[in-house]
Amino acid sequence: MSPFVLTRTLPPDATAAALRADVAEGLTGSPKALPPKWFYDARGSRLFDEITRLPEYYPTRAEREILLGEAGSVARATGARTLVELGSGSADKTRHLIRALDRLDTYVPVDVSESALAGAAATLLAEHPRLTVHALVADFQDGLVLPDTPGPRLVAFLGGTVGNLLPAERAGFLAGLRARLAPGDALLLGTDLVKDERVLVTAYDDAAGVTAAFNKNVLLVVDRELGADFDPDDFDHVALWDAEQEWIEMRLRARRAVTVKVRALDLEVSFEKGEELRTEISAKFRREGVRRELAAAGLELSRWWTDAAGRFALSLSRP
Ligand code: AVJ
Repeated sequence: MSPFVLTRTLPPDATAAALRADVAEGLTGSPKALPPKWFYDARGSRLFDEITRLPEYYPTRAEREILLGEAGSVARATGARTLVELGSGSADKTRHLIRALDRLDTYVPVDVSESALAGAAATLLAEHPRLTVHALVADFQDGLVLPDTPGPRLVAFLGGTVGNLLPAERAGFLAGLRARLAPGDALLLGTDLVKDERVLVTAYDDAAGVTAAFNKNVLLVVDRELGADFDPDDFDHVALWDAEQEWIEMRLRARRAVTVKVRALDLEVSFEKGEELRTEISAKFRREGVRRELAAAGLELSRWWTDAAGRFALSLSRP
């Protein structure tokens, strides 16, 4: 029998409280904004999965290409006995890594979704009967407490999700992570790279409209969880490249003047026609910027791999 442990560091009502706080702040501020983590209910996670298979959305394929080619290099460079994966989701790409890490003893998937954790753990345990899985229900943004597992530890944060954090959030997150690492541990970080604007914008505004549906899904989450009356049809999906910040921004633009009630917050919010709600930033990186941000957090960049087309990077860094 394979050991499976699940630790909940999030109180069961923490997610609801965080959503209320984010919606209250985000819809009353100017400009209006909501954090991207609220896309991912069951429908949003399914839509994201669909996005990863779209012809326009290259990051998932590019990262998988690197992992397939370099998992052995990661294993040799780290000798990891524990793999911690932040935002593990379905742990799809992780499989290549787990197969290559020949000294691996424990896998620690970290996700806010308990159902995603249980599903991923079951699949991995079937493939690796001697692996211990210690799943952590936690929000990787609030100071992780990692279980006491054998070192060296490799922390993987894949998919380019670090780009969904604002620069100041990123700095705090990386410094907090650094504080959890011991000598000999390492961070494997996935970052999407700056490239031609049309390629970037198209990846976030696909022809089939899946990203538009994903973007509008956050309104349905707020409707269901907080008793709001957003009508997604009142909003247009917007994806734009901010050349100065070097990030993609997703927004929802009111097609007409809209007033929305959020019952659970006793809040009424008005949008002027054309007013925009920012729902996500997705920062794109260059090697020097990644090196600098890691260094500022006390992490030294040791390896840098890209896919053959140079669209996406995986980096290895150490305290
Ligand atoms: C893979 C979660 C980082 O920013 O590309 C995909 C999510 N948003 N399409 C990204 C996303 C719009 C995404 N992450």
